[in-house]
Amino acid sequence: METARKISSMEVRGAGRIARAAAAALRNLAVSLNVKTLEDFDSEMRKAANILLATRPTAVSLSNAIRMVLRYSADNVEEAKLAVISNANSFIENSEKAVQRIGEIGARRIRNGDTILTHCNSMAALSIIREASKSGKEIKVIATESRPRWQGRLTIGMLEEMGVETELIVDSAVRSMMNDVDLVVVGADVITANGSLVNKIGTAQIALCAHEARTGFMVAAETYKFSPQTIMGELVQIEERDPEEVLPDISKYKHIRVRNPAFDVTPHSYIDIICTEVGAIPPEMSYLIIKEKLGWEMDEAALGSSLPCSYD
Ligand code: RI2
Repeated sequence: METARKISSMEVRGAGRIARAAAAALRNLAVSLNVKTLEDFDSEMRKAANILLATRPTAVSLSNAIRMVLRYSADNVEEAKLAVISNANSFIENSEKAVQRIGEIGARRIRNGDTILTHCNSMAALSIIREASKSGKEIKVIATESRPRWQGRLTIGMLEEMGVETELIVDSAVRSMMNDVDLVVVGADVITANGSLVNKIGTAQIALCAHEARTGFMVAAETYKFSPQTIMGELVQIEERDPEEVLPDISKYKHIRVRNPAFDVTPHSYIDIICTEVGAIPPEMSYLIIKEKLGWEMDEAALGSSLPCSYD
């Protein structure tokens, strides 16, 4: 499937974007499927869902989106198709609205004259920066390169368009800049039940520096980035990507192994606030978000089923 290939290669990337792309791919598949029975429809949808799920194992936005799109009960194929189309369209629309709302809520925490450090390329984090700047606050952003995939270059392109004063730094310059930073704002791939954050590799080091320098640390995360599976004790799988992303001529070396974890875990104790579309919460409240917003997922996770049933 073309969307799965694009997500794997990171042509389509970012936790929110891959979730929307997966929802759209399932919707388009549902529209195009030419099957006679609900069983066949369901099995084709599940097959596609499993291909999409395997593309990026860390981001829970992907599995949450797929679960939301495939949650329906129907009496025939036509009804099932309509339900998938409607679920996918609502997910996409709500997720875009969530990013906008996070911007509005998070921008209130930014003061005139603040310097904000951001890592990687998060639409949710950039939404906060955009809203703060739009509201007339004079802000400066320090953006990391975010090796090995250089997402920082995407970030500075977007900040350039917003007209926000920006400095680009190498990832290892974070500590030497931290005393000039008022607030760190990053996105999220997963928020666990205990409020810890899984995000782009390097985020945990930045949080540690911020903690040591007593600089605020804010996470921008839509509620579908919270992981119901972690309530059931599941550990978040950290994606380890191709070593050639780090060392393109790796074949020259016989005794060198390159490690390329794409994400790391920031303990909740280093996080001051998580800004979601339903409000800015302390990390300790993550369990409530999972329970209230994603509560229906828990039973499925408890039962260990990989995907919801599509018909009764
Ligand atoms: P939004 C990215 O992952 C980064 O880890 C970023 O913080 C996160 O997705 C959230 O992005 P990658 O796809 O959903 O570059 O906020 O590995 O756009």
